[in-house]
Amino acid sequence: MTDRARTFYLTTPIYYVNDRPHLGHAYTTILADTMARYRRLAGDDVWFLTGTDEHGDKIAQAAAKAGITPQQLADRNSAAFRDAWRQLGIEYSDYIRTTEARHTTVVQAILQKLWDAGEIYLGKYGGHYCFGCERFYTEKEIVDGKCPDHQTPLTWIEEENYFFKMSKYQAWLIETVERQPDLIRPERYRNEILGFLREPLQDLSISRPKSRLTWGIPLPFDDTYVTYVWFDALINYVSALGGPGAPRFERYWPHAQHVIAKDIVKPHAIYWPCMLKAAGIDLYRHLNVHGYWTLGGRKISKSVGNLVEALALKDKYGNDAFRYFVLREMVFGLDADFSEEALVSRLNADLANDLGNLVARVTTLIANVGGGSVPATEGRFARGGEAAFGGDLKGDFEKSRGNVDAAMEEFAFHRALAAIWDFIGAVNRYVDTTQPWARPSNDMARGQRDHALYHLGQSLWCLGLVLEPFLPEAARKIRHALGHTGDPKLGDAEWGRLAPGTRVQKLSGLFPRIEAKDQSDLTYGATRTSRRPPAGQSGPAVLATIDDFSKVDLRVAEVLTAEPVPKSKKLLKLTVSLGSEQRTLVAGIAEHYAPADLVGKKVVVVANLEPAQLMGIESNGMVLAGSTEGKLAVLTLDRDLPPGTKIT
Ligand code: ME8
Repeated sequence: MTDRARTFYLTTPIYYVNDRPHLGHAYTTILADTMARYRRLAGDDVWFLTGTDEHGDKIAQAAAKAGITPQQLADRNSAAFRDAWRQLGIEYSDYIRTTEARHTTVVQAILQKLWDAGEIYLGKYGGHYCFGCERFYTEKEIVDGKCPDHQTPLTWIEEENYFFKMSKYQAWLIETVERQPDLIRPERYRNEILGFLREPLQDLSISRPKSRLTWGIPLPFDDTYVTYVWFDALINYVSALGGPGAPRFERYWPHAQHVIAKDIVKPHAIYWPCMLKAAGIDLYRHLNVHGYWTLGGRKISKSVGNLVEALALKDKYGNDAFRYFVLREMVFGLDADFSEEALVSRLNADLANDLGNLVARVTTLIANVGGGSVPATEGRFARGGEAAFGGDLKGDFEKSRGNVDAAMEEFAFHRALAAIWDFIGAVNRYVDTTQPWARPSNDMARGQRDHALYHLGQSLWCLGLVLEPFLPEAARKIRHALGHTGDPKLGDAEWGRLAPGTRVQKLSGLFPRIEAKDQSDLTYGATRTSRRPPAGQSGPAVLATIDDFSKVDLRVAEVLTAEPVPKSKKLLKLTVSLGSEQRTLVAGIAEHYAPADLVGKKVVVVANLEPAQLMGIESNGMVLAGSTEGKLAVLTLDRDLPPGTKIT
């Protein structure tokens, strides 16, 4: 761990309640949750804030359209956000609503302070206003007469308003952003802000006359006006802590970090620092900015009407899988185009294959070969370092941990996951090289096998901890399979912490493969293809009756061991469990599967086939597989069933 501060305050934007939560909101909140979990796991003192932004024109207009009061709309949609976060397993510390008294009190106190200090004055203003963004646009920012974000026409508004003397902080702000290179990150957004600051900074209109808008916090010094929604909203980060002087504020504010998308960089990187400076409050520590989720290249947003429903994806693929996809797919800071096909392929490759199979293989090996508990390793195999037999998994893990820490320090979630997957790859290769399923022929071989199982056990133990922030449910299952039921701590992710003798439970089906049977299974981004049988293949020649089929006894079988049949290129000898009995089978699949790939898999066998002799081995059953054009695939289960289950 680096020498960074051990106290951590993280915020998401507070979301507008004119909208229901979609993929964009879910992404920001999931990544903040991941970061908060990561820092808690590391033992830090963490406060994680999210909430809803409930005042302003936008909300008033949406409520009027829905025929309800703004407060009713706010209550309904704020609850919808809260419910979405509950369903997505978000563990926030506090949820702020800007209609709460604890917020309005602090906003009014800050306004009064600025008014008393002469930081606010009454002036006249005319400008192009976007109701979607709740802000005025300068001539330079307008694209084809429209809001560059919403692509909707702007409204010319002229009125007398109160102004915050923001222009006087321009030089200070430039100097601050230049002096702290990591204040706004990634760098592209810092550069964008420095570019913007090359133009003269205007004062900020911070009020709306009640004649036009009543849905807001009244100015404490003139109750014919309400507070401009951005001036109100930004203060949530401070009001939620109780405001200056409150114990929670004093404890967490010095460590504040915000997470936002690039749509709201300007209020956060310009208005907010100036407001804090004028109010005599220290600047936040970092502003972390991510890009947009797009669909077909267009930003996902309610106004564009291309919403991707986060909850529907979570229901379809599972919370961990959805979480993994968004964190792994988006390079923090850049835009990412959403595709459900990409989600399915990542799920199958990274989660089902790399991680899920590894966990199944290792727990099954320890359960079947190692007698159900983690074996001890003898010193003689560790001579010359842990690399003595099979490779240096401990070293691989330490390297991965270092890379994860460095990536998380920069909010580079995609890099953190890639670093964990480097380690998963190394462990999978270790299983292949050490082949702990082979029956040991002597003491030396038995010692080596136990050594390998010991290190594989340590690897899973460490994965059960480092994966917690990213895949909370799967990580918990891994820890439970290894008998770890207490609170997870990153400090326990160390070699040797899984004691020899610990009972291990088999854990298969952690991430079942998704077979998109038909492209129509994909709700988003599906491209339809025809599903005609390949040329040269025709339908069945003979019709079977149900009686014919019922003669065949098909069973779920779990592969316990697999080894090549000497002098045969094609055959593998398998020992499988049918629940109440074990069988030896010979299968002609050696050219398509390495023995290691089969151990731990649940396959389907014909259990009542006449025994056959193949290369001198008696085979008691047949493994079902399909093949076409040189490709062969063994039938596996899409969901876990116990060995011996009859297939009908
Ligand atoms: O702006 N891609 O609220 P908001 C990525 N109330 N992130 C997205 C996204 C997308 N397509 N769409 C939305 C507001 N987001 C103000 C904030 S803070 C004091 C006030 C996420 O409901 C992203 O975090 O429009 C973005 O910054 C935020 O939702 C905007 O939420």
